[in-house]
Amino acid sequence: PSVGAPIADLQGPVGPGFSRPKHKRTFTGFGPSEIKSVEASIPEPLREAAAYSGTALAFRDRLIIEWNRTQQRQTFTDQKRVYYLSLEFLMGRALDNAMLNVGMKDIARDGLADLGFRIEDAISQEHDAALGNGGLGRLAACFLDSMATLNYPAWGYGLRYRYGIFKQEIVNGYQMEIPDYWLDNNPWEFPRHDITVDIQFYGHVNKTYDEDGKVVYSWEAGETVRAVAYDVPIPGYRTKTTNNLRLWSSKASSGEFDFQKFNAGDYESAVADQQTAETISAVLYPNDNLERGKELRLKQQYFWCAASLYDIVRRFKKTKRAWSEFPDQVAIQLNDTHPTLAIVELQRILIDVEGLEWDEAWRIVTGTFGYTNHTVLPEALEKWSVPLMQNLLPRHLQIIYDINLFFLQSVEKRFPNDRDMLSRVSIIEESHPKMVRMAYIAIIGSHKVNGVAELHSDLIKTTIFKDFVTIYGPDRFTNVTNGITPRRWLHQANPELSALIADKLGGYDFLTDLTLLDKLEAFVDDKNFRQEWSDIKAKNKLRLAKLIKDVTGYSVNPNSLFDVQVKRIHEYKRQQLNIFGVIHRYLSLKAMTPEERKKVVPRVSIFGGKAAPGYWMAKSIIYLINSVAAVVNKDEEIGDLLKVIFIEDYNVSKAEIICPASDISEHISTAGTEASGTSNMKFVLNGGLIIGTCDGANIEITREIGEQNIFLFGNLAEDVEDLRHRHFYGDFQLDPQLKRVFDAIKEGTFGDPSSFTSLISSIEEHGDYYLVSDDFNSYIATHDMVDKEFQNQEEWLAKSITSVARMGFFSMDRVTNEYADSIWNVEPLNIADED
Ligand code: GL9
Repeated sequence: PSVGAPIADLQGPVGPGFSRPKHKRTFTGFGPSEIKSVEASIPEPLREAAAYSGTALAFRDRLIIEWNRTQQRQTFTDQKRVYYLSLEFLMGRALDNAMLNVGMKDIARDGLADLGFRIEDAISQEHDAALGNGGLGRLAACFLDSMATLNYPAWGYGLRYRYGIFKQEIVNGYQMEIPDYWLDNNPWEFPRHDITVDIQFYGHVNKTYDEDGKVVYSWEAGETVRAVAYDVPIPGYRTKTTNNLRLWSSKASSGEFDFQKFNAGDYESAVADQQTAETISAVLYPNDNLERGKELRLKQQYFWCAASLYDIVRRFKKTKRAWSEFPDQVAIQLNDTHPTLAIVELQRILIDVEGLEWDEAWRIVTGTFGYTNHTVLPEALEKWSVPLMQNLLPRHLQIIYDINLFFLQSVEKRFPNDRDMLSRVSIIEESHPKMVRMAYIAIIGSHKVNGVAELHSDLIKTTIFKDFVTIYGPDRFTNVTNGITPRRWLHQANPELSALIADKLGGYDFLTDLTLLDKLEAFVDDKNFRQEWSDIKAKNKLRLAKLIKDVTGYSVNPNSLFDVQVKRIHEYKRQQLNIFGVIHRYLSLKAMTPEERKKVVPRVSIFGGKAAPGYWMAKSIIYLINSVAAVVNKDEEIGDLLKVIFIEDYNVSKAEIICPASDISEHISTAGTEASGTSNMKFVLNGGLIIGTCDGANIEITREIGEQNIFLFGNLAEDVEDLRHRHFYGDFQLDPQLKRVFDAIKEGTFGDPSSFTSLISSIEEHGDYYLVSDDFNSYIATHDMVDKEFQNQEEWLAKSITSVARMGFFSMDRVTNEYADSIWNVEPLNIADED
């Protein structure tokens, strides 16, 4: 069926079934005979690709019907909607999720089997949708799943990057980046050539007067680029609600102008204009917790904010309501400061285009927006240079200055004579060049600001945003601890564990009410249950061992303790601490007698994660891990006692195999640096124990599952500043065990030591900012405990089961309901069959 042709509702999706079918459609799959007749002539891989396509198209047809029905119902009901603005949506694969959410995976499995296919092979044909860097982007994807499952009328808005996060290849131990062109044959997106918005850049601002003598500003653009909508259906689990994710793609604004140039013989310029336009949505910036202030990034941000707001405002205006009702109809959540320009853009629309007075417009703006902060790392806090902003968005800069003026005036009134305060909280930083502090706009322009775990939310209130708590009072700031969707991260990733739990709890209701897991505690002592639990972990480890063999060539013993650290590579996440610990283990093993070695628990240390292409130190860490692997893995004296694995190109679909297979996983950031972390939750929910610092959500995981079920170590956040200060003033003693590790590296045990100089000197000589040395002793001692406790498998199993039983709090559904109640003030809307 053709897609995108007729239009039911300009705002909503279209496609087959855009108008309600006269007869209820049932899923029949595709006909065996049609496929069988051509199958013999098609080579194997193509046949699997076809099996994937056929299955995806069948489910897509189903989704489209529910998607249109949902949109029509939401439009008709006309209640408040949520818009989640995120530059990143790390969706992963869609087919398996669609099958499970619709509840027809078994039917698909049988249908595919009849045709001679394994459903897993069809599923694994799909390319991950990798429009994100890590936790922040995956959180956005979990939000979409939960909002649909809980029937909230909600849209996601993002950018349709032509290239998602790069594919990582390891060549001679080094990370290489390969472009990720993912858009060919993507059945899950629907181009909406009928939904376009022209977005302006550059130019200048005209000041005129209307007939009443009121000043009117109008922005005359120097460049215009067209945003084209691409829609992606987001099915909820066991519900008819199918929400919409709208991604904007950039293209040249009008054929006509180019055509004139073209006809005039100015071919190059005609093509160049087109390319400039398309560049905006070409590529996802691959940084993790780092902002570099590049003009193209600012263009991306404005392009996406302006197109999304145009769409939201257009939808609101169709209701013919008064502007004052806007915040009763619209909640916009800012996923970090990346969409902060949406605040300025809405103010601009209201005053310049709609003619509202400043104060009324600003009331509407602050009533509409909520801002989520995801980091306290100073290098990640967005700032844009004033000259850059002046050039690209001249009218927005004026409005930012006005917002700042009114804000500072109100501060001055309440805190007269505190000039330091004024300069500290000013949106404009008085540096050279001057900088616009985006987080400050986000705070001033929102009615709620939240952090993503308790410690993090406390830290933002006492450090980076302290003055704003003084100004606005504590009520503007709140905490909503992150969560994960149990549909993907338990049911889909670990179907056997999910089935075992369902068997004990009498059904799958825990997937929509994760607190029901607490009923599992009653079975902790049940022998058969324990055995099944342990068998499932063993199978999941086998599945991971196979992946490891496929991607690295190394065979690992699945009976070893699997110790996993997978996440973006960053100094604050301290993969260097982990690999130094591995080296320490290796040196200890080498020093043992054969008798002593017999008592050692065999271990596989598994790493995975991408380094930002320009992050030299992170790349050195990857190189060290691979250099250690190359030596240790071929050391016959050590054999299975220690293996080191780096799984290349860690992504969502690999995470689905890795998370269910850990015995222990590592969440070992310097205290106070990891805002929340979410993989910690994924591992525990799948029955793995964790070793971690008192940081981010580790703290609340400990509170929920109990201290006896987690391996905590290291300095506390409250002591970090002090320790750094002492290092800086020369009071630094390298931990003696870490010194042994450094000596081995310097002796060339793992190849040319000059490759690791900067890694070592950042600790030995440059102040050890991330406290690797301070925490090393406690880290090693805690790993010794892990070894010891792993030998008591019965106790270990009890901890694993108890922990899972107590993970209910970390469901994304709890998170979504908290945002809905305390920030958005929106209600769910059930979609019935009759709608
Ligand atoms: C992050 C934090 O670093 C994580 O601790 C947090 O769990 C997530 C989601 O709230 O947000 N902030 C951030 O910039 N990233 C995060 O993961 N980075 C990436 O997504 C790469």
